Amino acid sequence: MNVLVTGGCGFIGSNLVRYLRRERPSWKVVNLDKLTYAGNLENLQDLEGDPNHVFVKGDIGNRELLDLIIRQHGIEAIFHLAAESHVDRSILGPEVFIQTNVLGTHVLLEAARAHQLKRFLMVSTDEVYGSLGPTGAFTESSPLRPSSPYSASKTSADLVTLAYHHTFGMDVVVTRCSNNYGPYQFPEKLIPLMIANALDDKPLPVYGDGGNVRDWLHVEDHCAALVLAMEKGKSGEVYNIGGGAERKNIEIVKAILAMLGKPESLIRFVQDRPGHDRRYAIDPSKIRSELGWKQARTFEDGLSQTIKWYVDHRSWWERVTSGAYRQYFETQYANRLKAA
Ligand code: NAD
Ligand code: TDX
Repeated sequence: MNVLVTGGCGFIGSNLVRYLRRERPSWKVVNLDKLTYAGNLENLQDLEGDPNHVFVKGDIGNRELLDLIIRQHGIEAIFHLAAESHVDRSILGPEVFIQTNVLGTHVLLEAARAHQLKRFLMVSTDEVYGSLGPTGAFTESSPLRPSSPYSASKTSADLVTLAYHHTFGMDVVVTRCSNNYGPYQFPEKLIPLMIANALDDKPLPVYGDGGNVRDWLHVEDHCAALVLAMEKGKSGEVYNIGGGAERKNIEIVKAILAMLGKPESLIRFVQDRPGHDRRYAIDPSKIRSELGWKQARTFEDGLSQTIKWYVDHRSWWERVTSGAYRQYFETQYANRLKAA
């Protein structure tokens, strides 16, 4: 099969491209990525010279480019991952989130419709459901109540994708996954940021009281679920994907410090994220029972493998976080500390 992966140079995208080349060696993977601050060709350096991975630098909102790629490479299906993905950035500047996540997805859907592709897989998120109280878990029929500009933009894309199925009969599948972690995650997200800061004996900024809960899944387990959804998912259906690994942020931060042998005195409680969702928990029964998905790793094993990866790949995270990003992080941190 010839597939287009959008956002294939980001965190999950690069792991997915690598996963596809390993697990589906006969597939041709075309990777369309704009290479924003979050996208890095270096994430796929090991695939250099691989004739079945074709990289194209470009924007998902460029219809002419999409037509060209689909025709030239005989694209049959799309894994759509390209997005602005960081909640804090969506609070600082929502516009690019609407541009890429909403309008960009629409252009991609139109191209898929015009070329009558076999399947459009929309990689959505559990954040579309909003926040939970202390009990319960999101199922596919939970109401959609996104809180941040990021999650609202993802909800729009998710719903427009489903509308293309209901209205135009397009073959689409939507997946809503919980928080991912693993190699090549940009160190603006909780786990890699805390690892990188701890390794450099820098303060670890914990928002609010640190009691917010996320449900963690290793990125490879997410990739396996995406391939199952592409191959076996039912058209027009939504599948929740989650690791059953609910943890308070502060527990994760302390676990990272303990695994690295660093002191808890590095922890700083800083100003909370505005509109911060308190708790996410995903019920993945549907993808388990209908598609046979199961995760391969426990959170503790996955976390210690991930910490080791960041220890071994210091030059990668130093390079991707140099310059403009450093400035962004230092300013954010200073402002949050002042306001705490
Ligand atoms: P990321 O920020 O690491 O990567 C996003 C990639 O998209 C980057 O390579 C970037 O260059 C590219 N991109 C951005 N705008 C583009 C555009 N206009 N055209 C083409 N490429 C563009 O994000 P991620 O964490 O890998 O997330 C990937 C997808 O999975 C996103 O859609 C996100 O909403 C979803 N998701 C992420 C998580 C998570 O925990 N990270 C959980 C559930 C769902
Ligand atoms: O410095 C920090 N301190 C802190 O306490 C950062 C960056 C985060 N946090 C908290 C906020 C959240 O409660 O940690 C939790 C996780 O934060 P992020 O890593 O920014 O992830 P989150 O906001 O939960 O969103 C992620 O999961 C769902 C991804 O970024 C999204 O793309 C995905 O859809």
